Amino acid sequence: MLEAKKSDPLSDVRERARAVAKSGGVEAALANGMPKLAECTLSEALVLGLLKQGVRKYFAIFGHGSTDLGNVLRIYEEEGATRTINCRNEVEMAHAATALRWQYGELTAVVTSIGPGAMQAFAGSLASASNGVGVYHIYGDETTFGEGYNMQQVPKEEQGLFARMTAIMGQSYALHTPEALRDALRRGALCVNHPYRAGPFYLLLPLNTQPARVTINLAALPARPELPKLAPADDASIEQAAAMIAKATKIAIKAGGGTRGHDAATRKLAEAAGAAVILSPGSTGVLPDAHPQNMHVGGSKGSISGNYAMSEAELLIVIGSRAVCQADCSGIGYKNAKAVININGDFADALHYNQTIALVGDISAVADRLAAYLQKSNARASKSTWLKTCAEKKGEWSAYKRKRFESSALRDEAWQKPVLPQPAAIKVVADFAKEIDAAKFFDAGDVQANGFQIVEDDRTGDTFTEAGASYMGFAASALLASALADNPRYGIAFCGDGSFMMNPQILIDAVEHRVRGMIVIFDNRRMAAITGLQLAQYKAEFRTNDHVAVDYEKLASSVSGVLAVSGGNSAATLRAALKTAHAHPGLSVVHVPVYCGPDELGGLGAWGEWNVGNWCEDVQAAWLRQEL
Ligand SMILES: Cc1ncc(C[n+]2csc(CCOP(=O)(O)OP(=O)(O)O)c2C)c(N)n1
Ligand SMILES: [Mg+2]
Repeated sequence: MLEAKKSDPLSDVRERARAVAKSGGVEAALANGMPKLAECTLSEALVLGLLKQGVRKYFAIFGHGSTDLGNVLRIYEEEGATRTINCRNEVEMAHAATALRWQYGELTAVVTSIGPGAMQAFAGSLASASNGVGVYHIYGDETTFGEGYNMQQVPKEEQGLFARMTAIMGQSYALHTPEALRDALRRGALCVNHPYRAGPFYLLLPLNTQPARVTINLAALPARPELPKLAPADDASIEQAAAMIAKATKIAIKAGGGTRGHDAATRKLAEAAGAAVILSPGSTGVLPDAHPQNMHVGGSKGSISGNYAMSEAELLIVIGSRAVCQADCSGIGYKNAKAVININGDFADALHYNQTIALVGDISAVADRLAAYLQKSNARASKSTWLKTCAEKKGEWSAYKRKRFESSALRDEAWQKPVLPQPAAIKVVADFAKEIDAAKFFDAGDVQANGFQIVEDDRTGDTFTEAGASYMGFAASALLASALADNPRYGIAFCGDGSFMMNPQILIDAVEHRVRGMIVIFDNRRMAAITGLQLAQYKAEFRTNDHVAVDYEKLASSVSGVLAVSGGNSAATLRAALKTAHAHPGLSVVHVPVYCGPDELGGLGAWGEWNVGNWCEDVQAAWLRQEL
């Protein structure tokens, strides 16, 4: 039946919402007799279209730019078809939507008003763009009649400016014509579900097209795409790669963020090749921490063992990495590598280095096939000396870390008393997270850098470190994802004092939306990562702290429902505080004063090079000379 039905518009909205909720989805509702042709507003058509792609959940801050969409979401929620949670800050909700997809795989949409709300969510979407996480962003936008400036639009005599801005970050579509929805959602579906380069898709929803009526064919709205896994069609390049691996004696695998979820294949390939595995900040856990071939992170922060493998390997196998300057020592990380085997779905990433055999395709599919060749030829046999040296370096790194983990309190200038060094404090919290099987979130600063040097994960998915953008405020905001997750997992946000204050809205939103989780504030009363860089480069600190003492316990406990506790100044008091905090049935905040200063036990060091500040000359000179 392709005939549109005419009746009371609002009761039609309710009826459709009820039909979708009752059947458990748009396709099922159509199968159960819901008419394919719907006469509705663009706002409702959009909600139906997104439902067809499995989007049932929204993070929203409404404004005059999204009242019509808001009204549809109200009715759909009343009928049980969608869920919307209201937030306190658009950056925060963009982070939460990113975390919901990243951690739980659930695709959601962020809804804002026109102008400042959209701009803030747009800023937050850098995290989803940088980490390859698909999220829909729906922003109110200027009217299509152009009857005059719309309040809060970009004030210029030009059209479509938000659409242009957002198209730079990801892909965007202005819904100038309601019937264009089908095209918009087809493009959106591929963007947010792209197998190796997903990112934010922005739907610009003009104030006047939201309530415009449209006849839409629900059967013709695009569903979530199902794409086959791709791999090289023949074995020529795989055989060639296998022969190179068999011949080399010092091999390193760089496991980038793309290896997340490909744990088994990465391990199989590493073992078959006899390769030392260097992790990225975002791929900890891909190989179990104690695995003898796991060299830990490499890069500008890096580790003794990770950076040793980076600089000594003669053959580099890159897997799922886009060669980020910090993780790849600004392009000079592989000083002795003569050739590269690069496994990636993306042509450009696969061809980042010269002297490359590009094995383009799905990581597991390609790595499994390559590993099978290597097992047959016993390629691993010739790598024992290399792996033994690497294991010694890992031992050195472990001893170095242990010394810092076991350090007691150090006297701190800002605190005017002995307080825990940050690495020791982070280790206590990371161990506690493991004990209670909590997910860990990191965003920026020394907390993040020390964090990825410290965590000892055994699988993908226990740590979410926003390594793409290092967006201060991500970690605490990410806890809000659990408010909408089908099966929420207890999470711990590891926050610096600077980062926490970027997005403290979680204190209220977590209570309102019943999140169970914990924020640990590692408070050194400054933005220490930047202090550290300034001192290392120019031997002088400049404007990276203030002198305002903040009582975070008091601040957090002023929000009803939040439990705030002090972590004290020792590992034992911190452990006790974590237990108390975890027992709270909502959001808890643990405040830990931490040391910042010259004592070497206060940090975990930096083991690689970086093309910033007054290091540029040296790094660039080395880069010009290397041929990879
Ligand atoms: C939103 C945002 N602004 C600025 C930066 C640059 N930045 C990176 S780390 C950092 C300081 C972080 O301070 P804090 O969270 O207190 O952590 P600490 O280094 O003191 O442990 C700054 C300003 C950033 N990454 N994100
Ligand atoms: Mg700080």
